[in-house]
Amino acid sequence: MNFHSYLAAPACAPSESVLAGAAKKAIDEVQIIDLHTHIFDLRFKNLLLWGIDDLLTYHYLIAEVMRFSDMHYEEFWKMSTKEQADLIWKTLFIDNSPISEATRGVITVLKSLGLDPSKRDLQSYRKFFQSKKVDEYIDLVFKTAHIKYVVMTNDPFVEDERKVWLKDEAGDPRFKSALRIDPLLVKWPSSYLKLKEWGYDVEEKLTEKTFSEIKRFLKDWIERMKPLYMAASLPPEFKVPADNETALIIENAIIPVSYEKNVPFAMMIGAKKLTNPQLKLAGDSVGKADINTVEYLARMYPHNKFLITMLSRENQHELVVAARKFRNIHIFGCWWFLNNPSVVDEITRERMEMLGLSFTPQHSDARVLDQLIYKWNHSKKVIEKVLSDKYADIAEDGWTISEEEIKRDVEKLFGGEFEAFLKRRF
Ligand code: FIX
Ligand code: ZN
Repeated sequence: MNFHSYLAAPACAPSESVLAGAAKKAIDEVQIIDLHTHIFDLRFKNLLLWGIDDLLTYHYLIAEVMRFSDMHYEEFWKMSTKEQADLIWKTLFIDNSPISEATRGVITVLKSLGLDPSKRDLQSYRKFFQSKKVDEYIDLVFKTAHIKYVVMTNDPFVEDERKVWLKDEAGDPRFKSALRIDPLLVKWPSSYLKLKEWGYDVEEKLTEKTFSEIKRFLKDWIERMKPLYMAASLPPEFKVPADNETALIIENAIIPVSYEKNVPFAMMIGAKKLTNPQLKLAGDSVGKADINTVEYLARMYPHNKFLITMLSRENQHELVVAARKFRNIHIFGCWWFLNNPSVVDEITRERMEMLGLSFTPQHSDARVLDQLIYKWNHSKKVIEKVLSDKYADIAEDGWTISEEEIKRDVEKLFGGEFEAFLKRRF
């Protein structure tokens, strides 16, 4: 029975397979809004990573290859990207079966692009990518992954990025911006010198004058970037209220500007930076954070909007409960070490069971353009299963649901609810 014959005879509840089929169709066809990535449009030239060698040298795979190797870290970092990619391919795909989520991802990309993974022919894959022109390849990847638009991570403290923004060139509408301000919050003793250099009358001591100059800095970049949100990655020990720069700058500068400009503040909480510094970008780890800080900010600033993702699995349940208490919290994504099918399934189920459709299940965090293909391919499969199970449960009790309603729900989950949250004014 398909939907049409079920609609013709609504007497009995649509079968699980009919509902699963409709959920699959809606999820296969939805144009995705990817609200957090580390990819860039062509204005940023080489900051945009793409192709097989960038895929293979993704920091997730660097962490995995070093587990099979006793080579000195420095020796690895001295290698060229191609040499590193060769080592990673041999170690993680040939000498071992590529069963980890990140290695599986590379195979999904190859298959989705019509390449034959069973050939295990890295050179021929390289030839394929070398034959691509980057602008056409962006089109191909966005089409293959059904991407409507992505949100970049734009850090004005990164000189290569800053230069591009100051040129004020027109951007690609499929790449929206997010104002990333980690240095302002977690490295104030050094970043205030940068603001000074850029003409802001700040001092290390957080005086009223300094706060108003930080606000001016934020407003200038909001004007320049038109970001959908401001964002920062914050450590497990992150606490507000507190008598430290991070907490004071958030309460006295970020929150007022966020409200005034209706630009939500995204807090990505729980990353421990450089736990193993020898692994560089692959050296970060995770720690459980204090949910009281999230609840305090949502309660103290009910007119402000907070986009929240937490890295620790142990924070997930309490975060969902916090979102039930505060409508100005929008939860997004199964971030980083949580972006594994078994964990995405668990987290998405409890979020649906407690928040219905009022959250954004996933973002890709793509650092390489091609990753949009596998990160969404893998997450969609899990979200589809969870959603189908939820529909089957209510259908079993006699609730009838139409294909249009399923399409509506799916559009909400893949960016619609995020956009609605951006528009809301509390
Ligand atoms: O802070 C972040 O935006 C993190 O996503 C990244 O720093 C991290 O390195 C990453 O790529 C996670 O997937
Ligand atoms: Zn990220």
